[in-house]
Amino acid sequence: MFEGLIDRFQLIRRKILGYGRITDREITVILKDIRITLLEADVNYKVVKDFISELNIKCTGLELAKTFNPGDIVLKTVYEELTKLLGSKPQKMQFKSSGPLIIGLIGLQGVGKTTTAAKLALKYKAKNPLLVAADAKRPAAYEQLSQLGQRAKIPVCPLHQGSTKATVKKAIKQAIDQGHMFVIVDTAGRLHLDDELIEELKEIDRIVKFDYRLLVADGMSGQDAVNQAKTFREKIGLDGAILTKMDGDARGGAALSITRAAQVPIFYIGTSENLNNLEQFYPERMAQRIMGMGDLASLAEKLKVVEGRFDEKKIRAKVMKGELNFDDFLAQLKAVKKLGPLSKLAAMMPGVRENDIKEDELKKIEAIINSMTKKERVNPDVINGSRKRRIAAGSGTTTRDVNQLLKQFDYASKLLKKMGKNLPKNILSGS
Ligand SMILES: Nc1nc2c(ncn2[C@@H]2O[C@H](COP(=O)(O)OP(=O)(O)O)[C@@H](O)[C@H]2O)c(=O)[nH]1
Ligand SMILES: [Mg+2]
Repeated sequence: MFEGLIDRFQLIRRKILGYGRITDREITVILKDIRITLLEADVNYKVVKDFISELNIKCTGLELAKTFNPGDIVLKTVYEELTKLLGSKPQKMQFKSSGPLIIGLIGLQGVGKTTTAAKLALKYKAKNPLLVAADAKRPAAYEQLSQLGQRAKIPVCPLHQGSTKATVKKAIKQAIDQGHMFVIVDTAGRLHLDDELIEELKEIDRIVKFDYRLLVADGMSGQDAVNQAKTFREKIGLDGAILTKMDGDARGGAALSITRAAQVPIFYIGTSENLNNLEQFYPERMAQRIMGMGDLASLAEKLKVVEGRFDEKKIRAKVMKGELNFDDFLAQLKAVKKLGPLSKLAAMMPGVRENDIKEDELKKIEAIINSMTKKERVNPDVINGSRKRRIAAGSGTTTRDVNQLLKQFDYASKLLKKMGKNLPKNILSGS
């Protein structure tokens, strides 16, 4: 996700931290770099213009000459502004204590509405969701939703009298009768946004009275997604957006523009075709990810789910002190492996890109660590020549491999220690 954007921000970040002093001249260069980076990521030009001018005001007011770490302060400011650009607070759907919460998924054809309907139902399975295909004209639409519903073991309201209106009416009755607390209406999509589609959506809205009208838009489509959001919001009103296909080569334009340019906050992002991959959208975490500060909070959350006893505080403290050892590393490697493809998780780590991770390399690393004694893992400094030969023989690798890992580890722990200092407070306090 956002590979180009993240790469560019890495460079900007290094440049900022490399400055001994930051005066107006450096600020001008920094702002120009950020401006070009955002434009290249297909962020709306007006959004970029406003963003840069706000950032300029913020940076000018920082009194950087009086501080000894101006780079950190500028980075923190950029991060805060980026978070605001992405919408500041995460958007949560408020369920009702009595009666079903009814949401409508709205958007053009092929953006991922039907898939997202099933994903949402699965995510909130505890609410006993009911799926509704509000597109009686195309039996295939109902078929597709039924198949996804079956896969996720979620009931789908049958088509009624071959009519969309009759079907949605029936669905609401069924939800109330059978205690479904969440009704997800998958509306019809067209290739183009025309009056007929708008009328049809309005009609459904009048019947079911959506609690949330959520636009589903293709995250890879950049400004098209923003324009769809604007038009749908003007014509029928929107409460939020779900950006799909963020696993592809989305450059960032849609995610970074939609909140400001179309005034539509992002609720969720879809990160694969798999029904489990719908993530709550966290502006702070996304800003961290874009700025190469890693998505430590998301990662820690995932690890916690798997490990149960994963001690996030302890790991953070160790990272800060540069005391992470091979034992911690192995424990994490094992936990992380249970979470699925490592490349996806890698994208959440500071300074690591999806392509950087080679699964074979990791197997080798695991074998080497497994061949170390407890003492060696906790205190790698004791690993001398003969120990290296023993470890290499035990793991089916060479002493060169062992040396390389030791060197990398030494480098990584120093880097982590350094980075720990640069992380914004909220990551470290775990909020
Ligand atoms: N990679 C990826 N593909 C997705 C995602 N969401 C949907 N798709 C795919 O996009 C295509 C269109 O999805 P569909 O739900 O039928 O779109 P609809 O016409 O809006 O209902 C399908 O092939 C989906 O598998 C996503 O988050 N990531
Ligand atoms: Mg569909």
